[in-house]
Amino acid sequence: MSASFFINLLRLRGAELVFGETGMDVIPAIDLLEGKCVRLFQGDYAQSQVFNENPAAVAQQWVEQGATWLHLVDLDGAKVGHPVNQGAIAAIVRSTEVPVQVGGGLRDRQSVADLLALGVRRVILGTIAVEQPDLVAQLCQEFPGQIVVGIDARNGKVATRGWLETSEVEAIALAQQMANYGAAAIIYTDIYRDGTLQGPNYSALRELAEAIAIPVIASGGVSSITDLLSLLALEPLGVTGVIVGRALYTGDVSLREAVRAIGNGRLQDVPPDLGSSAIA
Ligand code: AMZ
Repeated sequence: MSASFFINLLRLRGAELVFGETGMDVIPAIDLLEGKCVRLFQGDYAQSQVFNENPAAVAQQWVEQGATWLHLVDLDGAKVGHPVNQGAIAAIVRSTEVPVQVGGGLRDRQSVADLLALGVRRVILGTIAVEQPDLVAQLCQEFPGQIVVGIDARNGKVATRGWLETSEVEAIALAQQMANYGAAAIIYTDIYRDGTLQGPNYSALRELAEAIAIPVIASGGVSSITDLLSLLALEPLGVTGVIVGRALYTGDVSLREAVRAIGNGRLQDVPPDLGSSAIA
């Protein structure tokens, strides 16, 4: 095979071919309340702001801007304890090739199986991780790689049921238990920061990532590209992605720029000689 064949391959695939998948996933959040795309402030249902009445159009926009995953939350579902916004979820799954993860109100096997059958790639379990950990263990066995545990913490303690209740369970202990059960990842949300544009809770994320061997996805508070660049320091510890909500909707963060800064194909991962005469 000629050298030019490989050179063209390198042109096509860039750094990925050389280094494999690199970069953190920048995951836009689409929070669903009564079929609309909203943001809450610190998870408070009384402080909701509608950003778009058409969540599928929002999903399309994030995909066009480079999203490699979408994060959907059924806020009505989290509050009442069963999925409510399946219509909007199905519309998004149908309209995009990008993998979708969904949480909110998944409290039994059937709701999990139904969402996965719809084409949702991963489901996020919050309340039942605290209230029925054995069920989470069974689901991890039945749907390997597709169960993610969402740990939403207030001062290190796990909140449940739409964040209307706070348990006595420690976030780190729960994460360790769920990792042992075979959860694919932990999404860690700092409730006091969520929807506030105050920056992520780096120290809590560091402590969590150091305590478990499965990927951690950071959520809550991202306000700027600088916040995202700061998260890169935690990538070697296993923080593999970050969920961005309000900052994308206010325009404080451009998804395109965020993906370029920390996502796959980011500049710092391009080997120096790829830019030089080797393929010029
Ligand atoms: O903002 C809230 N009040 C809220 C929220 N975003 N309440 C729950 N959730 C999300 C969690 C997780 O993704 O971050 O719902 C999911 C957990 O739902 P459940 O029903 O499993 O506890």
